[in-house]
Amino acid sequence: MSEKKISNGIKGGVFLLLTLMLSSCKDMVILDPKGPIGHSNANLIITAVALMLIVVVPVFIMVMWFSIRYRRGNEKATFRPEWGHSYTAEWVIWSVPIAIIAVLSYLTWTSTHALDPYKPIQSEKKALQVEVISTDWNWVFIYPEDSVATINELVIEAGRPVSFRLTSASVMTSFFIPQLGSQIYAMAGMQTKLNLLADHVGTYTGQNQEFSGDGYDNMHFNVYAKSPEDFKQWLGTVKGKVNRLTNEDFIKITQYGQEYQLAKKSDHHLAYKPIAPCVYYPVEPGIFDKTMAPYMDWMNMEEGSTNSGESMDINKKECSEHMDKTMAQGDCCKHKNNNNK
Ligand SMILES: [Cu+2]
Repeated sequence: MSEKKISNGIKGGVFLLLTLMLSSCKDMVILDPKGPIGHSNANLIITAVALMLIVVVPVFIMVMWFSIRYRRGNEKATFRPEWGHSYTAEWVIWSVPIAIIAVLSYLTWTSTHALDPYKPIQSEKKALQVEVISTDWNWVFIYPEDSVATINELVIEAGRPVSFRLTSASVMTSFFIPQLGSQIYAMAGMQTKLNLLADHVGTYTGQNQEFSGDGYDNMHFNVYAKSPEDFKQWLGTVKGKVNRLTNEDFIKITQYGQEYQLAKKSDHHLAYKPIAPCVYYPVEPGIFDKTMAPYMDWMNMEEGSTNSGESMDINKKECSEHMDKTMAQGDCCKHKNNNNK
């Protein structure tokens, strides 16, 4: 192959790579943050990638350069079969990666503490409390202070911190609003916390970032960051028409709701789909804690404790007949539903 052909090949390759990189830009919402946590996340990603490119870019250039320059047909290049050592090369090969790892370590340490999801966001405004429960294919959001709940849509106030408490009524999921930053797991019988802030009015996408089973990639929801006035107006609208949510309703959503959401994807494949977004008011207090309770009880029993207490609720009774001791309760309920098919 002539040197011209090789050089054209490289140009083509670089062009293709750039096209691919640029065409995926519009999907990289994580690099278009709309809040302080998201900004810090994006900066950290860009800095880390840039630091690593200090090694990657020269290596790729050298691979191409060496394979052209020292190819068999090129007789102009120096041939040094006895060459074996260079202190200069050793210095570069060892010092650059060590320096990069040192800087990355420092950044990881400081940002892990600065971006701790449990750390409240400093603001003059009192944080909006939101309880998040992930169920089978749905996200349930409860606003305990206003006795309001939404399913598969989250409405927040721009410029005001949001303090989330999260748990799962089923398998482990991961709550993530890429443009606001920091993902966190929602797990059955456990509570996690996350503090976020949107500093722009707008609509963002939230998702389940966890590979937690069939249909879980459909667990998307819209996040509406409204101005304080619009947020107040929205709350008023929700409270205007009574649509009660009791713990019993909630259990129906978690346990049997999915039967109605079964949509036929193809002849031999069924896909679980989230239900259409909806709002509730008023909301029975304590749904979040009741969702966690049976799992906690189940774990206590496994440890030989006799503590069953009042946290034993419908959720557990309904499932107990099917409950396999080696199986998490969430799995049990799902399996019961599938058997009913
Ligand atoms: Cu079962």
